[in-house]
Amino acid sequence: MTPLLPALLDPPDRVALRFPDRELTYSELASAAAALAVQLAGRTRVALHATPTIHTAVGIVAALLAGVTAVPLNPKLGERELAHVLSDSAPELVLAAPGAPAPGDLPRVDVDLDATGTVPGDEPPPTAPALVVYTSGTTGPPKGAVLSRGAVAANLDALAEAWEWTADDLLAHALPLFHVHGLVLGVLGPLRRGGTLHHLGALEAGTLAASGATLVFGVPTQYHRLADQLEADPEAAAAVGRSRLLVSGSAALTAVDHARLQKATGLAVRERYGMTETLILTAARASDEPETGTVGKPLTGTEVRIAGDGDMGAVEVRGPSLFDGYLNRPDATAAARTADGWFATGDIGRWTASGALALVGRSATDLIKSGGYKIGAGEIENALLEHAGVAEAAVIGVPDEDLGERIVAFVVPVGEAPGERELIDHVAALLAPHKRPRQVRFADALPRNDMGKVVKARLPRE
Ligand code: MLC
Ligand code: AMP
Repeated sequence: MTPLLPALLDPPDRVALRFPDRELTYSELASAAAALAVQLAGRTRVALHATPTIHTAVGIVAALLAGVTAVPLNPKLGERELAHVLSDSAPELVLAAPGAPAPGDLPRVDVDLDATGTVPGDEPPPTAPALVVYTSGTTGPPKGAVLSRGAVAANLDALAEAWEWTADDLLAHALPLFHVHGLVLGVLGPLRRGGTLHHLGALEAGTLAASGATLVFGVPTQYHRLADQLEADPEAAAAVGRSRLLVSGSAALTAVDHARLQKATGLAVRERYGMTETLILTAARASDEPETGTVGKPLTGTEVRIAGDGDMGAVEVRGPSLFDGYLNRPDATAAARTADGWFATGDIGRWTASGALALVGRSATDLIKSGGYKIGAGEIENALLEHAGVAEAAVIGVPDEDLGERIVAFVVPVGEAPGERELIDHVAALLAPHKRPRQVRFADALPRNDMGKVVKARLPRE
């Protein structure tokens, strides 16, 4: 059985992890993570205070070596969401960087980058859970997607094939480390190949140009901002153009930003499509000229079908990278499966003539993608309703050049309207700053149908 991270057993003479303030070679990573794994032995599930630092990367490797399931926590989670995630996942301790204010009353274990240990020779089977990653639904609090070690390994290998990703690649990105994009693809991806991760802190033209990256990952909002910077800095653009591949995912990259990045760097951005529950499903290959407006073809081993008889329909999938289910939510797990056992993504798509998938929408309008984060409208409405000054609330995503969609809240106040900033801060504190409305609009009433249900389509989007 191939280990999940073979390079830790036979460390190559190479930098494994480079963060702005610290780097570790493969031997150093193996040693520090093995020492930490000893402290985790015998546990079932641990939380990981997932700051964008090298400690998070070492922490996840240690959990995998120890065979315990890691629950990455957004360090900026608000009190309500944090309480939900901790009570739902019931971690036995929290792993955190020394000095970082880790959440909750959990016992804490510090990630010591200089500790020394020996990597164990055996590891759990591929069916064992590796991660529980929380993701939003249309209503209610986020659900924990249980991802097995085998799903992670299969997906990273399929991506390696698609992008000709090897140990010689230096991956640069600046993604958060509590979602699958940054943590699974962005940290475990390069480590499974025996290559290097350079986490830039922020996706900024100058630092990216100086990184010598061969491979770059980002969400469309980051690429949109990068395009602005590269247009003003031809030297950085030329340096970024010496990369092998720029890859975008988690939300749609606009045709305009595709064209801007290609003009600035000479590189056509590859898009790939996935979900927390499925990992990556389709990708534009390194060897293909990408077709703008598509997210490429299914990865090897993954099956994708479009339901129904028409040209476009619901995207349904199956394959080795799918999750095992939502933690403690057999109802939600069953609801996401079709009668014949495929996973219903909730996305609407169609095939192009070349066999690539084009995404045309989402079946649930109450799911918002902002900056590449998935956010449920219901979560935000519930948080707003907890404010004494809010009688009714309806939340929508409106198109936004930078964020893809921008969260706008319509609020019927109780008496005199509270301040817009007060409501925004209220949501940021209860949930997380990225879930805050960017705008609050006050109204005397919300548009409702004969049944009394809010008709969000009638809310003004301008
Ligand atoms: C602002 N801030 C507040 C606040 N308002 N804090 C408290 N209260 C308030 N009212 C702070 C934030 O904490 C943050 O601080 C800063 O202001 C800006 O926060 P933001 O809103 O997140 O910034 P923004 O510029 O909008 O971020 C853009 C972004 C970010 C692209 C960097 O959206 C991002 O990192 N997106 C990546 C999402 C992702 O990884 N998705 C993958 C999901 S997996 P500070 O200190 O941080 O500056 C998936 C599957 C797949 O989708 O296919 O990949
Ligand atoms: P998450 O639940 O955060 O994992 O988000 C998954 C969702 O992100 C998918 O169901 C899609 O709607 C969206 N998504 C991911 N990648 C892309 C992409 N390349 N283009 C468009 N949408 C995407």
